[in-house]
Amino acid sequence: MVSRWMALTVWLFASVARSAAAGLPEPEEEQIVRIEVRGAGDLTALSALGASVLACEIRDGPVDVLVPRDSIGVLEAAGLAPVLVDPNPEFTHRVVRRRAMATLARGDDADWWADYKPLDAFYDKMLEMQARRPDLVEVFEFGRSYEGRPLLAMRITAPMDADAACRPAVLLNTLTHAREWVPPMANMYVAETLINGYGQDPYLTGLLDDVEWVFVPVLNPDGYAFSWTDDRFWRKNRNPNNSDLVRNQGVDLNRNYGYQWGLSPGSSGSRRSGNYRGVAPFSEPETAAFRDLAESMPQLRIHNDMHSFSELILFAWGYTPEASPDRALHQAVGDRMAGLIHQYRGRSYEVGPGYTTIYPTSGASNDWFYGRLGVLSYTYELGRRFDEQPSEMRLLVEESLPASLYHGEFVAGYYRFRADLNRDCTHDFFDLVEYLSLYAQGSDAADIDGSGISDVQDVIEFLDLLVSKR
Ligand code: 0X9
Ligand code: ZN
Repeated sequence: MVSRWMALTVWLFASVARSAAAGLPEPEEEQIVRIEVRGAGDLTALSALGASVLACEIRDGPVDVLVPRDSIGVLEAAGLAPVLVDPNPEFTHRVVRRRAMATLARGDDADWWADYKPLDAFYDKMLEMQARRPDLVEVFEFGRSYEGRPLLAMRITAPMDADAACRPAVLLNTLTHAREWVPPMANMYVAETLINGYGQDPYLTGLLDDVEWVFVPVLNPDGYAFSWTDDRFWRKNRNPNNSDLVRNQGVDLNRNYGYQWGLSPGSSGSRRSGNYRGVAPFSEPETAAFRDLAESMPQLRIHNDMHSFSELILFAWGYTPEASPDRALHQAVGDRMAGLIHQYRGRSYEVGPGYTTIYPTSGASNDWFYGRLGVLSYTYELGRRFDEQPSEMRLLVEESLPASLYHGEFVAGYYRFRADLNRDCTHDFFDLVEYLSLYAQGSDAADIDGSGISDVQDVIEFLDLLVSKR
């Protein structure tokens, strides 16, 4: 024990000397320490020291922080009492990556969720799903990343018939932030569950008969690849921002959406910042392509952007503390999601608007999807760490599944187009004319409340559906 401790100490001194000589901290010259945060002053001190907080929610209490190895003394002098958590995160991650590659090489496809997956494995799995169920799955490229990698989406729905023109759509994306490795696994798990359940399970079959699902598991492939090869805690994309210095590179894609873009607090105009917003709204190829994809989906009704971590369910607004006009609906659906998550093993997710629940954000996805497209839009913050153990990752994937599926259940019910007798995906005067003619004929289709007879109650219900415009 003692000799191991001594070896660690000697090694620590050696690394401090190394990093001091090298100047700028490289990933391999950093370590993770835990700090007990007491108030905003501590956070300011941390940020002044160039520390990178490894958490989404920033509040008082213990938080893991990535710091240069030579900064322990400075942290102590600042009264922050650092406790060493991982002296060499890059080494830890080399082990994690090697194990994940070995799991992948074993090729046990049924156990795809047993470990993290490198970028290519996501592409391969999507194509495999399409090959397995070409009747349900369509993989398509909707753009290219900054470094030219394909941005792939996967549309999953039951074959379209004439009645399906107004099928509501759900869009689920992950890997906006490169270091958030669990959410894309959860994303793929929703897709896999739907495909496997179709024709087997009535609930899942209904979710593909009534809903069009579009999955974008990797929105930031360049950043994700970089987090495997160079820097495990990379967050942004890989736009060089005209700089050779790694610390000046990358745009935070979740500050680059074009609704109330460019505000501070909420985003940063500095290239160095983890929250760098880029030079203009949708300046980045990844967000621009994703915007175009969303705008090409007239039936889009709900968007779900899964991140990690902190056990939260967030929605608009991020840019202002004011309540949005649909705050109550967002809250109700979010509470239901949290309830489903809680049922799994008792984990409590906090639900609320981004600004007041965690911190201000400007140019984040939720505000654009809701503010510009008028659809419900959520951000999950899954789990309690970026680096969950594979066994824990499996639980997180299962735990979040019912809440993600619930989005389909919700849109299928809430956005029903029963009043759209013209089948043109809008409710209008002609629907009323058609309904009254069905009613006059005594047609079953006029029995809107399903009571077995068509009466004045049905007319009232029909008029309600007509004006609700959902
Ligand atoms: O800061 C972010 O982009 C998200 N947290 S993370 O730790 N994954 O980076 C939070 C986005 C908040 N979304 C809303 N304001 N709705
Ligand atoms: Zn994130």
